[in-house]
Amino acid sequence: MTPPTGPQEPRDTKHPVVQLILIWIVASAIGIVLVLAIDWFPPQADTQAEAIDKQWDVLLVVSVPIFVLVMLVAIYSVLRFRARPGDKRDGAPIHGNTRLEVVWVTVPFLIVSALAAYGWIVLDDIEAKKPNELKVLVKAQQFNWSFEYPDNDKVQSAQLVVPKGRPIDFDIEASDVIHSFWVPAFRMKQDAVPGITTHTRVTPTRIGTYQVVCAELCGLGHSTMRQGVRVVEPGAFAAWMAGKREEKAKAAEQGGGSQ
Ligand SMILES: [Cu+2]
Repeated sequence: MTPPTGPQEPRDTKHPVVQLILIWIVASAIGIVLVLAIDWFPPQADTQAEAIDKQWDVLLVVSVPIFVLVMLVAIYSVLRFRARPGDKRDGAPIHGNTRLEVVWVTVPFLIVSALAAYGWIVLDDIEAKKPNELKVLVKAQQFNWSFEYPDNDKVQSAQLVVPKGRPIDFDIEASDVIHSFWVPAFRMKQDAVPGITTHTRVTPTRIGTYQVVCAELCGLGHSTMRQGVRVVEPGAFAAWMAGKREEKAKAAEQGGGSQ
């Protein structure tokens, strides 16, 4: 043990608790305003995006005060308890604080459990089967996507076209390696795994063209595995589908077969 060489009077044990709580509240409020002002995501193009973005905001609002609290205690401790020049004493022998430990286990447990329950409810809701779904088969291969409409003469398309307002039920398949079907504007992402069919659902709400992205490293061309998804009015979708069916019928006629 180093013999004490510094001042011998006990350190002041009072902490500016009220000031720290005020700083915590003000800094948290500023932090929450800042993180909510950030435009984190691409446009919301389906009902799922609205639910997911709302959940993201809730996570931010819960996380910011915790982050600020941890940083505040850390910064305060570094400033307050640092060794002053010439002070060679050991720190006080602390053997824990049962009340504090119970609090810091229980409170995070409750917060995380509540957030997990909320996440479960949101996921259950956005993945639920809906009436009048349009089935679309998503086929992934190195390095492109193709789409088939099983209830519409198995029409094939290189571009995904979906009607606004109608729930879409995607079956997802891969023919070589694992890919991941992701439309950032829809927020939903699902692995495409050889040998099994995976599923995801969206209900498009916004007319426009968005990107289909492969979100699983699948080989040299992975970064180029991008295609478009077009959300159109139901009437335009019906017209597009009629054109595709006609195209397909003509091709079958010329080919002399049914496929
Ligand atoms: Cu891929």
